[in-house]
Amino acid sequence: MTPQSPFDVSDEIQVALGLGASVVALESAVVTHGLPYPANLEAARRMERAIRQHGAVPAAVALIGGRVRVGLTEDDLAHLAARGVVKVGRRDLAVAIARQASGGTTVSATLAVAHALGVRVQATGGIGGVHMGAAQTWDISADLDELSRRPLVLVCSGAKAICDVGATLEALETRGVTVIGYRTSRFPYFYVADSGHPVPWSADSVAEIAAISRAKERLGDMSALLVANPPPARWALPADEVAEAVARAVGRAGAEGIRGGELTPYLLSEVDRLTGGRAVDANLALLEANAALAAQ
Ligand code: PSU
Ligand code: MN
Repeated sequence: MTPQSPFDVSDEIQVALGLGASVVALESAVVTHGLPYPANLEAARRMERAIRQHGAVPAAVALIGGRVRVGLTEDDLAHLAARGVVKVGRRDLAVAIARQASGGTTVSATLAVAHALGVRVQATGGIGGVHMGAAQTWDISADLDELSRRPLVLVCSGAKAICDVGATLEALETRGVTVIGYRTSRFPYFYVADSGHPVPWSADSVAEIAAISRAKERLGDMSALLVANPPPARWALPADEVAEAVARAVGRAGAEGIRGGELTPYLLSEVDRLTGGRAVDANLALLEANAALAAQ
């Protein structure tokens, strides 16, 4: 990398990319803002291990002191898990670099970095989507527009549990993002296997997904292929329980005046409390399963 390059890519990942070996990009906002400590560090380790077990190289992305680090060490993760680092969406990347800040990259920022480096597959828990009440607030995640212009395969378990799933699927269609249910005909809802909405297409094998990805590539289609992988059955939560917990958490957040970037971490931790900790267990299990599928 030239001195002007904002990227610090680990030797292992540089070699893998040079050889055309399998590399899976991972976001780090899930570590800095998505999960409580120490579940956040456990999530990062379990995803990396699952990717290696399936013969691929994990490429976790984060901002460390203004450098875009690709391939995180234990020290990097410990630094990120500490309080005070920022959540870095795509719009924030340049500011974080110029200010020499550290932060966790969201799906949108991670897609931008992965695409710049030629990584073709990424895994996450839930994408950002259209928020409930977006007709008034216009709160629509930058993840959606980024998916429209980054030709990666992104494995996820649907949108995060506080989004409007129907509106999110409509927004994905508008943006030309190809959505495939993996061994399911229903779009998952993060901890919940069935959001109540069908997926436009489903695939029963990794080979089918790869064939669709290759067809997009041959078309010169710059949008992503979103693979919707339901949470592992043993860990999935019932839809009505999650809906009730989210509704109570949203009500409480409103009463306490919590807004903006603080809202998502607050809601996720409230939902976890209201489900007796089973939401975090489900979150870890689905992150690991998505990492494994992405590696395959
Ligand atoms: N889903 C979760 N927890 C998270 C996120 C998603 O269950 O922390 C993160 C991801 O990094 C995603 C981001 O890209 O939230 C979307 O944030 P926003 O809605 O502000 O765009
Ligand atoms: Mn938002």
